[in-house]
Amino acid sequence: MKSRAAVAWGPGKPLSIEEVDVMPPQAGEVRIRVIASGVCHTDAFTLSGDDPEGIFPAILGHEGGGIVESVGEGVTSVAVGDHVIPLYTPECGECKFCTSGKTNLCGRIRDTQGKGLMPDGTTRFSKDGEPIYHYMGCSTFSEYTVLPEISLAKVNKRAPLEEVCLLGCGVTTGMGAVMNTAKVEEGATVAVFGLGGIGLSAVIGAAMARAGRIIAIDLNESKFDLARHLGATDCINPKKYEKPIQEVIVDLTDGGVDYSFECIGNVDVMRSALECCHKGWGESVIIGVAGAGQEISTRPFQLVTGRVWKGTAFGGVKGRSELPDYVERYLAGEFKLNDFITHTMGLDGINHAFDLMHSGESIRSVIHF
Ligand code: NAD
Ligand code: AHE
Ligand code: ZN
Repeated sequence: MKSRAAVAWGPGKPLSIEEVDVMPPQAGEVRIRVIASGVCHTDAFTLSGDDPEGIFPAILGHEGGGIVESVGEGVTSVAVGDHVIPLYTPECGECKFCTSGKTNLCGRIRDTQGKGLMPDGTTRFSKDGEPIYHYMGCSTFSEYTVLPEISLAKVNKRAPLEEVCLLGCGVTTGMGAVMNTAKVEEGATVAVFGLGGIGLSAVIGAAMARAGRIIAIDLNESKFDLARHLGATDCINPKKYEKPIQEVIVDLTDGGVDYSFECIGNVDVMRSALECCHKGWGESVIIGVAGAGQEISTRPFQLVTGRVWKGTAFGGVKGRSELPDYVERYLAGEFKLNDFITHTMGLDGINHAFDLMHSGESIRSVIHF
């Protein structure tokens, strides 16, 4: 079938709206009609050319919500008409990762997914007979997209896909990092670096965990009002201080925070996030994604003296078994999503959505198809 899609032809180039061909789903695959897709900083990261796994031409987008249009042979867990959220972290339930009880990362299709291919090693998208690659197994910047069955979470039809698409990446990542990865406890002191969709979701997670103090850090002070509204107790702009931000936070907190979260993708800030943690027990979680060739560093003494450095993908959430419950909790009113949606636009406006992100004007732009 034909589908309107935003194609990334090469690094650094604006996306181009094209009519592409989308093949029917093959065995174990599902074709969905995308209803809405958020734009995440990771899409911009890959488009910039900094992603070692970036491959072109590709259809980006990984924060979507859609409706099953057709299913391939052998698909049993979803049916035409089901509402689904695409998963860039699939869940086969059988591989050594899925059965370990230790991680949400699934190994089943990771190799082909990283090469922009379906599990059989081919693509379902093309233009004038030339292949176009998939992205993170999702490619939600297309009216229609094909995914492996294990890359779909079936969710409650009562949930508006224009909002719960944000649970396909940003909001789940930030909340999950706090609740699953760090397991922040009541009364804890938390620092969140970067107040985009991910960082603000970490603020919500910390508020839901009843953290005693939530310190929100950003260079862009226009993010502070929403951060406070969501539960931040202190908002700090590192540019306003003479000394390194980690020293400022250590002074403010009688020795450092219990938990910190880096939600930017800046390796210098990752160091600050670790070093603002309390001696003996402070834990820092890396969420931000840094470009090819970049590395983190600190004095090993920081770890010798009890600080812990860890990272998280998709907030440690297992997509098929756990994401539907996030949707239920949203429907039950435990957290809101529309606070994050600062802009909506049609697919034609997608390059503007990237501009709004780079200029710091948006939290999330959501593309409506
Ligand atoms: P965003 O661009 O919306 O937000 C980033 C925020 O960081 C902005 O508010 C910006 O002003 C702030 N910032 C930039 N440099 C700063 C600095 N030096 N000090 C303080 N604040 C600074 O991005 P986002 O969509 O929220 O994504 C954040 C990061 O998380 C990206 O690196 C993205 O790729 C990554 N990410 C990771 C996962 C995962 O599973 N690990 C999931 C989603 C996104
Ligand atoms: N491809 C990059 C890494 C990109 C990355 O870290 N992706 C995160 C999700 S970001 C969502 O917005 C992730 O889940 N990683 C785990 C995985 O298996 O990809 C690189 O450096 O090669
Ligand atoms: Zn994302």
